[in-house]
Amino acid sequence: MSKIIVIGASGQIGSDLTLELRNRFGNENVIASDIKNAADDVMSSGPFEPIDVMDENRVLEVIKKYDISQVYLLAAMLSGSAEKNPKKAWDLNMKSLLSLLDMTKEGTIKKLFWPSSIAVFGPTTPKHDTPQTSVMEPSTVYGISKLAGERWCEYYFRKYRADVRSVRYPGLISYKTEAGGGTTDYAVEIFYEAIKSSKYECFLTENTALPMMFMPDAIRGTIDLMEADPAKVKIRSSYNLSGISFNPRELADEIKKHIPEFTISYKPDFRQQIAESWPESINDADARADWGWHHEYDLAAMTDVMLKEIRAKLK
Ligand code: AKB
Repeated sequence: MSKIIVIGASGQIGSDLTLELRNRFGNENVIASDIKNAADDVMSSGPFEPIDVMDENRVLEVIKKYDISQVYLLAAMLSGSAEKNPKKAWDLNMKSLLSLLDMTKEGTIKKLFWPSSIAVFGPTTPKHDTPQTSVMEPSTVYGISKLAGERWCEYYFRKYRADVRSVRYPGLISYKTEAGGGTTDYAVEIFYEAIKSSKYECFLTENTALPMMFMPDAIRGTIDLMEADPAKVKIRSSYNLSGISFNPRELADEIKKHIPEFTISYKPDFRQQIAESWPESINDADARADWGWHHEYDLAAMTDVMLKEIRAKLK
């Protein structure tokens, strides 16, 4: 069995992804790593290695130690945090990708997953049903780094046949590990506040619709793409992936069906401008046709699970 490493296993995607990979491929075959310790179930269910992704030698040391063949590189700075620290975000998001792409090119690892984002699109992109290939003029440093990263991925594939695979994640909603530093984070925070205090002050306006996805769909899609026959992976920059599209008012209305006393107020901050530069909905026909992607959760099903799981967690 080839070994897998998740770099960024303490983060929102990494914690869920590590557990699902261990579930499918065996605990000992999936190494979790991050600069800080991960959730208890990630730490206790299999190997964990402390890694600063900026330290290329340390990354290589761990890859050699376990004879790793597949890397899921999830360490990154998200859109909101990146606007506060543009150069650091650029360094973190680009340096880590380029060093892993080189390791893939040299054959040290066989396969690399790197996440892109809907942030690659910008204010000049068509907002509805945004196509796979479109105008791409991102206005955030996070989006610029993701777009540059996509170009590097495609370049390494075409020039060196490096097997790198990627999806453009929309906002991800999950209950295990909270998001941090993103523009779509309100869609996670709202559940905690609804349960704790029956009210939430949203940093986006009520009509700001964004593409979103429930984490189980995102994890299944990510692993499906990595397990797909290479011939089916026709796009080597990054695939559009669509789940649910909604605005804060629609999410609040859905939560009110479970918590009738819940109220939402709106106080937009700097993230409003970021959200307005992104698409409202995404066309993912290529991912569906090439490797069979589909989403399962709609707004109602996702809300139901989120409320149940967060209630249980807060108890
Ligand atoms: C963010 O809000 O920065 C991320 C993303 C859409 O990539 N969730």
